Amino acid sequence: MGLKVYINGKLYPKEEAKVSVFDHGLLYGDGVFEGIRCYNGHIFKFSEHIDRLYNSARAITLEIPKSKEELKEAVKNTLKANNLKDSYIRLVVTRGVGKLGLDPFNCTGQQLIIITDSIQLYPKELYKKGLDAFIVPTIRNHYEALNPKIKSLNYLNNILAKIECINAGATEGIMLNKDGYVAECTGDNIFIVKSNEIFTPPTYAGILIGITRNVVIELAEKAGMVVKEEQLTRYDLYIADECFLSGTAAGIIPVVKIDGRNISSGKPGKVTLSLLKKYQELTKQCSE
Ligand code: PXG
Repeated sequence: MGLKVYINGKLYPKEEAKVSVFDHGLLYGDGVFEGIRCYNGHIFKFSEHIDRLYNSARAITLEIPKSKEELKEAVKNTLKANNLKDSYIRLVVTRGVGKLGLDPFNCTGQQLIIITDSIQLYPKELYKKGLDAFIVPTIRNHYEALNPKIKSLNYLNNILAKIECINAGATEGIMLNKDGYVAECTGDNIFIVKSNEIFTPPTYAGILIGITRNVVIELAEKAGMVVKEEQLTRYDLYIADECFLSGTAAGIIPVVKIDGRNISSGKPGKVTLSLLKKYQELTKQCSE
């Protein structure tokens, strides 16, 4: 039995799960999305992801045609229909079918899509070895152009950065903001460790407020570590003792090289590894 995809209240076999070529999600990237993980039947930080989806939608004046509770039920039912316990959930809301032309107000109905599948962003060995990152030329969207807090379907800013980092032979791209401060990566938030303190760019650096980022801050503070949300420059990254990334798909992953320079010894650091362990325990725990 193949994968079933939810569209507007109905489940379709994967091959028949389709949207119109006139959907403004396709024509203009007019829509929002979320990526959520389900561990052994437990949906990790479900309410936080649902809240962020509704905030993203409100920010672009897109109404989600369901209450949060109804949407959560729809997600659970889709998981059930697919008999999935460990899964990656992609929620997508598009503006729907409209005319050619930007005007979103002639669109006739939002498309609400739930895909439950698997995702492996990085190969397993990178969690032990660490990955190499590259500071890309493309800057993160200015918050008054398209606020990075909005998880919109228009990810070209991030895709351009991804192309640049792949062309440079690196695995992930680090993006600076218009002032030259570190913002985030193409699909992850960034942390460094310096003199046993943890630093991450503040939300006003123009970043997606990552749910995994919040979990990392909580885990670190609970363990008695100092976490500072401070503006960081390229220099701060180069002289860091440790560096790691956080995201729903990636979890926590060490960074050992930036722009071809080793971060400290060029091996994953002990703070990073202890947080990675805590994160794995947490996701395992909540699935018991
Ligand atoms: N920054 C950006 C730009 C993201 O897209 C994160 C940070 C991390 O946020 P969370 O809430 O996940 O901790 C993201 C999330 C993909 C993919 O398909 C990307 C994300 C999530 C899931 C899948 O590459 N990005």
